[in-house]
Amino acid sequence: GKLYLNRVFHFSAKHMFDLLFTDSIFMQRFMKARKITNASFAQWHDDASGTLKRRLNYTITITNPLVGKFSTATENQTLYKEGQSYLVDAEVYTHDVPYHDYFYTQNRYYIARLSKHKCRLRVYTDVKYKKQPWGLIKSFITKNSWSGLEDYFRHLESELIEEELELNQGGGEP
Ligand code: YK8
Repeated sequence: GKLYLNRVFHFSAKHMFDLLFTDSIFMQRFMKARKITNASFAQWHDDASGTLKRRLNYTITITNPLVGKFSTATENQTLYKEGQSYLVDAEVYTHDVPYHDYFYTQNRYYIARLSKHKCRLRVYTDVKYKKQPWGLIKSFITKNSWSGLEDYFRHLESELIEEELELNQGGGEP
């Protein structure tokens, strides 16, 4: 796996969770900027084992010249909450890219509470294989996934920094 994002933010863990994992204005704007369309988000609900899950469907716009311009995607999220820290495990299936039946992406978002108005966000990503492709294909998939993911999480980080700035300017609190 790879660690794509690791940063302290000066707002609460709960606020971070709300930004990223509810139907927030922040996420609506971010998706618009990434040209993610046709989004349908299910509500968080308890499954049989007592963990919270939700499923998202959307269409992504792809900039990689090797791949078609669009792909539908399904994201299955599982939430583990401990105290005021959160772990969201997200499995993303891109249905219309080459070799889509071979792999999916696992993104793990850790939101750790550091204090009342401070949290740390870490995002780990792994490209997972459902069946083993030929070695050259595998490295091709992995390499192309990483570059797409890096771009996505760098953008997400900069938007979160922007959000932090706006929040802390408004409040007047140090
Ligand atoms: C989610 C992982 C791979 C995929 C893409 C496919 C390359 C195909 C390889 C060929 C285009 C929003 C990515 C980056 C599309 C975007 C996905 C996003 C960023 C050439 C063999 C979509 C997080 C996420 C997870 C997986 C990403 C795809 O919230 O390279």
